[in-house]
Amino acid sequence: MPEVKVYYFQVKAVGEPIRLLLAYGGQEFQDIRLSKADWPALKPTMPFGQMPVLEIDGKKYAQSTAIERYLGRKYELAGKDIEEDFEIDQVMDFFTDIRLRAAAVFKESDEAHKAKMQKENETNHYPGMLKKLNEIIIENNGHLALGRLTWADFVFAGMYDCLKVLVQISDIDEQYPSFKKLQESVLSIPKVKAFCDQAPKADW
Ligand SMILES: N[C@@H](CCC(=O)N[C@@H](CS)C(=O)NCC(=O)O)C(=O)O
Repeated sequence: MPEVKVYYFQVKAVGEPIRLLLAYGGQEFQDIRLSKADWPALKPTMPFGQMPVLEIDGKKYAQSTAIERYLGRKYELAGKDIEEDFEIDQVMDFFTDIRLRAAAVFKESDEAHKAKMQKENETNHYPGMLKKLNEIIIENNGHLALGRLTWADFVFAGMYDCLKVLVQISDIDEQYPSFKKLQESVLSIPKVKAFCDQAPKADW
């Protein structure tokens, strides 16, 4: 078995799907959770100066979606042909659109501008985007693509708690019940659950 390490911060966020996929694949790994204080010293050692980073036998790989796609292929959670992969990728990119839109608001430091951005999202973007995502999950038997479990579901499950912090819609679980159900279905897979039960606690 290769020697694997995952480097990320002490949160779930963008790193959690990688941890969940490795757990699903039965791959033992060193789950390295850096504090903000430890990060500056390690930043220059990462491929693009950011995390998450997956290290396999001493070689470091970056970019969360590239890592997740790789692990998806490795653990038979990808498409059976390039068209199926295309279907997974398009939903994944759509999910990323939502996440980055919400993250931009979260990161905004000017309070007045932040409120304006949130209002714009709540009025013109989130309703349509989240409704579409909810429909996609319903049409796919509770999954994001192909009507079955794929690596995209792990991305959603690992990042949903973070997404909720970012979008700031207090009743999102009630408005879009398929979201919580999808997250729970991945987190209840025995190997994934075993990993989560022993992992350091993080709210998002
Ligand atoms: N496109 C990259 C983005 C990675 C990213 O933004 N990482 C952030 C944490 S979520 C980071 O490393 N921030 C610290 C820094 O940029 O110094 C990915 O998906 O992996």
